[in-house]
Amino acid sequence: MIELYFWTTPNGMKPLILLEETGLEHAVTPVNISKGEHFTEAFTRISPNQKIPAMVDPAPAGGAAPIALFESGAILQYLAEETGQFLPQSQPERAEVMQWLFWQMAGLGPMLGQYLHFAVYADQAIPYAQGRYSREKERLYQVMDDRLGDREFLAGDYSIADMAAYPWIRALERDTSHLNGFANLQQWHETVSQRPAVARAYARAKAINTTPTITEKSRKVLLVA
Ligand SMILES: N[C@@H](CCC(=O)N[C@@H](CS)C(=O)NCC(=O)O)C(=O)O
Repeated sequence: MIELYFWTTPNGMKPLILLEETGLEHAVTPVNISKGEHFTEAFTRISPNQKIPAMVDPAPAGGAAPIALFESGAILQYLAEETGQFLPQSQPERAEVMQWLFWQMAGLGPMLGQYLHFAVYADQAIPYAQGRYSREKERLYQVMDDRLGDREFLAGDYSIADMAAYPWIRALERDTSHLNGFANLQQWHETVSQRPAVARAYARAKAINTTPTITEKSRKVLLVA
């Protein structure tokens, strides 16, 4: 059975949503990053970058050898290919989904991560960094809003590209005011939020991690390299 190594963070949510959407049989192993559980030797063998999420498939389809994977985008692609769902098989539809998946992995995710770091978590105000990532956040929101101007989802039908982007947009949600001025993005956020599988994934995540990931104590583990 597929084992997902998980903690309740935006990158962790991506494969949990996909697993809920596909109904693929799986188990979840919590890796409490607040306590530094991602630095153990056993976890590092699965995820050499020492970050969640990671995944092990001991019995891939077609009898291939067991596989361990890290990087949420690679995990989404693997699971979509294994199940034949949420990633079109033919071109150009497939390339379009992959393009928006890569955009999330290389752009939206890392930039919003830095935005959060300097706007919320840093123990000192650094106006240059705050300004840079805040502008970049707004720019990326605009890219997404423009893209969603004439379509419901990022690339064709609801896909792994949407599942990659959604947890990051949701992560900034103290309320939804951060989406003001981005009407298409707001509509997309609403549409994805209403999917039963998405609601189930967040309910499961909430039950796994009942305390904030970043606390005074865990700051030393997570934020001070
Ligand atoms: N590009 C990676 C990023 C993974 C990542 O940054 N994971 C965070 C949680 S969202 C983590 O494990 N942080 C622990 C740390 O940085 O020590 C992916 O998408 O899987």
